[in-house]
Amino acid sequence: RPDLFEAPDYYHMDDLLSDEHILVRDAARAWVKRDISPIIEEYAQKAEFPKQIIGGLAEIGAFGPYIPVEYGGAGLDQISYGLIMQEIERGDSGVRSTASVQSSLVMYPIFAYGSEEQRKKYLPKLATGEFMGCFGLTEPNHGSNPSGMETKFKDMGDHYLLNGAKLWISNAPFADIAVVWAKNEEGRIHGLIVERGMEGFSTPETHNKWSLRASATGELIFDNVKVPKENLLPGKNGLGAPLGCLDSARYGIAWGAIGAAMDCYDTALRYSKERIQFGKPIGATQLQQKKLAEMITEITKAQLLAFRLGQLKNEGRATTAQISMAKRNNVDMAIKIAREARQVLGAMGITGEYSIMRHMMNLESVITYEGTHDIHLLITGADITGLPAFE
Ligand code: TGC
Ligand code: FAD
Repeated sequence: RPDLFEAPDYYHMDDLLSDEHILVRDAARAWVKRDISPIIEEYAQKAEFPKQIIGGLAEIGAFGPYIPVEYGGAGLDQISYGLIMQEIERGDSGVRSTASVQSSLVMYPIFAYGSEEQRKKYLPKLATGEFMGCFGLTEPNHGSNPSGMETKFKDMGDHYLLNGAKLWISNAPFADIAVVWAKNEEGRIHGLIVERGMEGFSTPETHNKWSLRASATGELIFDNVKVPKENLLPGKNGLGAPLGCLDSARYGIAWGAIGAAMDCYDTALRYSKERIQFGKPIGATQLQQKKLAEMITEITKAQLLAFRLGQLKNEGRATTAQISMAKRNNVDMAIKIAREARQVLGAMGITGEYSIMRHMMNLESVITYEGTHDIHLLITGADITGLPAFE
């Protein structure tokens, strides 16, 4: 089935974008149309990450869009980063996950908290996709409350000894390096770069997911892994270090979710005009128009939220709570649109002939990872009342 996608732009958002934004966005859009849409359903069905797309992701600037050019990044602004995530997630949330993790959870901490040697050693290779990375924060017993993590490392004089386990880690099964968050003997959280091949380090894949099937998810197991001392990120420690990375990834997801919603809306709109029942297109009925009209309204509101957040981020003024609000709102918007759009297609909506059901299932992960829907509400609640409810 040809990829006929037309992006909705009800409030002329393009007028707010610079020439560079449009150039970057259109390149990503064309790549998704050519290299993702034709293959992604097959890879999702067989629950496999399409490794051949890594080079294309690097070419459209999806690995480190805002990392400076001197370290191999694309040197773009935050709105360009958001637009790239939007276009990739229009194709598939799992592909966007791979790009989010590489950019915001692996390249960002190495750039922001790493030594100059670490930046030079890893960033250019991560930007081209020669190295793929993953980010280990969540553990079997600690998801929403990462401060309780049990993974720990001990100073052995000439190296650190790392023990523990991480669960639900995107890209883990094929990653060359892992940015791992662990506690030292004083209980302080630090980031360590663990490389594939280190003795005692394994990354078993997590199977049987009904969501994000085209993204590889796995565990990180550390059994007395000797980590060289130069692999500790020296620039920042404490829970604020991993949470700072999450700010960047959650911002990208706020944009990405718009892409998934756009694709569901566009598919439903097109179908509603073509599908005839009772002698007229279903799009001519008030019930289907209500669904479609509410979809475009919510997409437009989400676009405005993401764009304004991008401006604040460019100015260095976006707060964690503002980012939480946008991640929560936009993912919730997208999952609701996916559910409504699927109904517009009737039985056809449950098949892989159309992308909607795949988006819907993917978004169940997106609404859970990078802070659940509930946790983001509690972050907003804590921000406006000054009374954190998660303590
Ligand atoms: P709390 O007491 O609030 O904070 C601890 C310390 O961190 C500071 N801080 C931040 N610093 C920088 N940036 C931020 N965004 C920060 N947020 C907080 C804070 O000031 C404090 O510093 P200090 O000096 O006072 O110690 O921490 P808490 O333990 O009460 O937890 C708060 C909570 C629940 C909001 C937080 O832990 C949280 O966000 N939980 C959700 C966990 C989560 O999002 N995990 C995501 C794992 S990665 C992932 O899902 C990748 S999926 C990617 C993909 O495939 O696309
Ligand atoms: P829990 O924290 O056990 O939460 C269970 C339920 O309880 C949720 O509904 C939650 O909202 C609710 N809850 C928790 N605390 C409270 C509270 N105080 N008040 C009210 N309700 C509460 N992690 C990584 O580190 N790296 C990755 O690359 C990564 N990739 C992922 C990929 C996928 C496909 C998935 C599904 C997850 C991934 N994660 C990753 C993990 C993800 O971040 C966690 O799943 C998420 O933070 C939630 O943790 P949990 O699943 O343990 O749920």
